[in-house]
Amino acid sequence: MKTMTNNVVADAGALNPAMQSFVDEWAELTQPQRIEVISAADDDRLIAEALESGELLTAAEGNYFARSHPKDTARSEERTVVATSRASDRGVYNNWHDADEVIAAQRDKMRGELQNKTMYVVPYLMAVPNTPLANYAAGVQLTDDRSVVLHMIRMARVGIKYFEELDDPEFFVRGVHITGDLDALGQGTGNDQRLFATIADQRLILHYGSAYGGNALLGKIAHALRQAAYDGCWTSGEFLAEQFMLMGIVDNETGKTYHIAGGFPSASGKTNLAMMEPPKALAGRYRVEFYGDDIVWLWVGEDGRLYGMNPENGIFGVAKDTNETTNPAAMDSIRDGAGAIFSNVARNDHSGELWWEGKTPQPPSEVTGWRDWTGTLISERDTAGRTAPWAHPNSRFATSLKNIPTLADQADDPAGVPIDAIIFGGRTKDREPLIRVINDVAEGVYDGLTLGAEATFAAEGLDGQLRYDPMSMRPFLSYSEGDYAAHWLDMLGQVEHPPVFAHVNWFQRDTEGGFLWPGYSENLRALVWLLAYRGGEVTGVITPVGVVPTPEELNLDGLDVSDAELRQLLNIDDQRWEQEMLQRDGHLSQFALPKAIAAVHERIKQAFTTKSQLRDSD
Ligand code: GTP
Ligand code: SPV
Ligand code: MN
Repeated sequence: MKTMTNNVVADAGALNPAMQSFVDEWAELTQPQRIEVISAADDDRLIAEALESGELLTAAEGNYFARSHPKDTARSEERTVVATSRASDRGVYNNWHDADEVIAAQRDKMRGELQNKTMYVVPYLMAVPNTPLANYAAGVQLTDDRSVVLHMIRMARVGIKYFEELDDPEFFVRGVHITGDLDALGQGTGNDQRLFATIADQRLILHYGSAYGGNALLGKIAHALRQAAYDGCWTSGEFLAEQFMLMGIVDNETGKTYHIAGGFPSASGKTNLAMMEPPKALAGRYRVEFYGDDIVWLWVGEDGRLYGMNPENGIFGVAKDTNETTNPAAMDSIRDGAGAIFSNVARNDHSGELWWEGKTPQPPSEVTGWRDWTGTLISERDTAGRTAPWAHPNSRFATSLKNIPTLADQADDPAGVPIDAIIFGGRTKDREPLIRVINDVAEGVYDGLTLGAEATFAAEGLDGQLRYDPMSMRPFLSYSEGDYAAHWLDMLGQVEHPPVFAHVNWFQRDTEGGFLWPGYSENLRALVWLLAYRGGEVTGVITPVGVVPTPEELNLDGLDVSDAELRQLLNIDDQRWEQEMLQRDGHLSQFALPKAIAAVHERIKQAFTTKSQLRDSD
């Protein structure tokens, strides 16, 4: 620990000159009382301090719990902006602003905000040390919140030692996070004072007005997704940074391991897929290994293959519905002694026990001592009729990768892992089949760009409607969609043996509104078919949007799916797709897309039109 008062860092030797001047600049503006340089070794002390101050409470043995401010419980998309000095970076979804204006606005908000407070200096690496991309992974986050520091220690590799291996230890992302007075920020009103800005061409991240999740842990979403996507295209031209999961499938029979990366919009199943346990019928032959659940960086290796790496060191998982059946590996990763930090679940004052919706089918029947996520005693609410949830729907847990029992041995291999398949999956109730394979790179990129999920939140008036979410990056895009698509084509164009692409959908509904497919561990059956297709063992059926399995080609041992259900699961409904292609006209026309992508769209549209004409002439 290096501590000092009066705006000076005690052991200046710990910081390199670039870090020192960064700290000096922002200390002068924000006027902290103390400045403290952090490494992961400070964890025990900071936990003790946070327990002492009441910021953290214990959760059974060796886990921790915090309540956030009730107005500060999730990422804010409306208040998140990307700024640069080039107007050509303006996209449809990135909320682009001019860099000078945004920096001036943030400096005004942050001026004098740290009086009587500690400024923590958190040097971190968002990468496996010594990977080819480590030079883009270094950052220093200044923050006023101890709980944010504790989360960063779980989610990133924290400490100055990680800078020693870098080619240029003065090339790092500069992040400033200031919580602000959460009681007085007008969250969600017309006078919302929060602003979360990535000034991408200056590699500067300035976040004001939250202490929760992606708003406050600058290494995760702001650096490893938004900034890294910008660096991957414009700073280096060498990589892609995507909101993807990364999993390995080990075939015990052949000894081969396959690596699958996949984009699914937020809350669409990345964590559950990457942590899955194979179903009984496949468990003898296959093993699933965890690499990452939220972010993957992709680059072309010297051997001409596509490589992937999870830059994170932990997971920030959704608590809701996490239990021994849906996700036993996640439950194991938050076992007693894991040092996990939970946010916004329910807690029992006496036992320190935690509960969230879906942990067990019913909440604890004896409510004595239980408080909901806001801190209200359960015994003092729920007086009549329907009860409010005990945990916040976006309650989460932060735990280190080392706690995940299925973590792959190769997860910290600096070389990354070769990617065999890239999959996209949204939530679509009636159009997307269980799986369709796409053999062509431009078609695969097109498929990512037209990914979507049906929104379930009525508040935005979108209930049930498809919300397009290109590559699952809609909230994290940092430059224009057209340039983004071109960069994908350029990167994949350099790969000698490109991965196969596929689109998956675990969320088709039956006429009663229930899920047609059991999902979770059973999803491995679709992925095993994909690997068999890639290996030339099955041929499937060709359609205008890719190849779907024949019913016989899917291994359904031990699964209760009727023939009719299976037909629907694998069906391409031409009329439904013709309609979808018209929707896509509108979606894609917003972007200046590469010709190759526009050509794929026209070809698929034409194929469905031709089928429709043939139907009409029957
Ligand atoms: P973020 O952390 O927000 O980026 O989300 P994520 O994509 O990692 O989503 P997560 O795995 O946490 O799943 C979100 C929700 O989808 C949870 O409520 C899961 O229970 C549910 N879910 C995941 N996989 C399946 C599935 O195969 N079938 C069904 N029906 N639901 C699923
Ligand atoms: C998401 O919202 O997609 C997340 C959670 O993964 S957060 O880190 O808060 O962005
Ligand atoms: Mn996410």
